[in-house]
Amino acid sequence: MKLLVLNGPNLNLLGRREPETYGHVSLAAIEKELRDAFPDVSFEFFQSNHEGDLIDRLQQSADAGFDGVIINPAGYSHTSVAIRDAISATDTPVVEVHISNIASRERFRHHSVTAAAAVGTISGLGIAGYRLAVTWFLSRK
Ligand code: CA2
Repeated sequence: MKLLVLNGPNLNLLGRREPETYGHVSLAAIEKELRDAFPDVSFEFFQSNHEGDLIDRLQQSADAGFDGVIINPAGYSHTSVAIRDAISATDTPVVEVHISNIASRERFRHHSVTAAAAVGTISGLGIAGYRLAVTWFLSRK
């Protein structure tokens, strides 16, 4: 099983700012935790603050042989028709993850424009959401 984990803008700051919302764990620690928890899964991790870079990775995901994509589009979730279109365009199943519960935050975060193109969404379960998404991909093998 080969999974691509995409993280969007500002998630490189995890563990360094706003711990009350996003916790104390860095993105590097999340990546290590996933590799340790799922040694049989081949992971590729990519974080970018740039919309087009995330779209390029989504477009390449099928040709690159990924069985699935886990994406936290971060702020782009609420604005990016382009990322939504890229999720719709790929044959690779995509699960959207949000660390915080976007439904319980500011109104502008309640709606994810990208989520409708994903197979499903996990929101509000903290960084466990990434682990749960991997478990779901493994369960459908
Ligand atoms: O809860 C999530 O995972 C979000 O996707 C995180 C985004 C936010 O815009 C979404 O509404 C919900 C923000 C990511 C920024 O991450 C930071 C981490 C540490 C410090 C500052 C920002």
